[in-house]
Amino acid sequence: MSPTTLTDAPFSLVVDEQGVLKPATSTVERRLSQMKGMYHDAAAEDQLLAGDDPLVYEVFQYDMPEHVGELVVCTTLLYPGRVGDEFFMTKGHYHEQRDRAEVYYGLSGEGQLVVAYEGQHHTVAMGPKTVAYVPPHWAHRTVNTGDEPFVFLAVYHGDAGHDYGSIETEGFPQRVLDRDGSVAIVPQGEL
Ligand code: S6P
Ligand code: ZN
Repeated sequence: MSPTTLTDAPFSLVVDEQGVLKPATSTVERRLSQMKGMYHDAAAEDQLLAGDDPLVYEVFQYDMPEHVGELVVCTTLLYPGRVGDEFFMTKGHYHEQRDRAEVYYGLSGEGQLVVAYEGQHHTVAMGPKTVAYVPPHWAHRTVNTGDEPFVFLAVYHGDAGHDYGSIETEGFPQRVLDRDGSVAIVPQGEL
């Protein structure tokens, strides 16, 4: 891509009180029915799906040219809730270009960033003003561990892309559960 096709003027965006990025040029609305099989308690999932198919999260993004030199900005509003004892979470993904890192900035609410790579895993607690770094190559997902929306801003390379399939097949090695009102990070093998 020639430099002339890169963004060549500054601009600003606004994050409103709720965490909605304005303007946004693309949005995602993720309901539980679009995450089938991702929560460990299938019976609890079925029960919720038989009801109102809850909205789990929304993403508001300002799209940019798909070039490594550009930076995409978006906000995620991850709503409070549980499927059985498992807190609402994002699907999670690798970047298609695996060596593209990402920065998250907590705006409101509380949650955990869960990352995984070749059998290794970590969790990072996030809240307002937390800056969390997703290293290159690591799959990443966020989990809302509170009772209000967990809202964060993300910045990532324009050409990063999203690979949802690989981590969906592998599964994240850790789950974040509500155990008697406390947040428990539980290895998948110990469920
Ligand atoms: C994008 C970044 C976030 C997520 C968003 C939803 O690289 O990591 O904006 O897209 O939190 O998660 P997911 O896994 O459904 O894309
Ligand atoms: Zn990402």
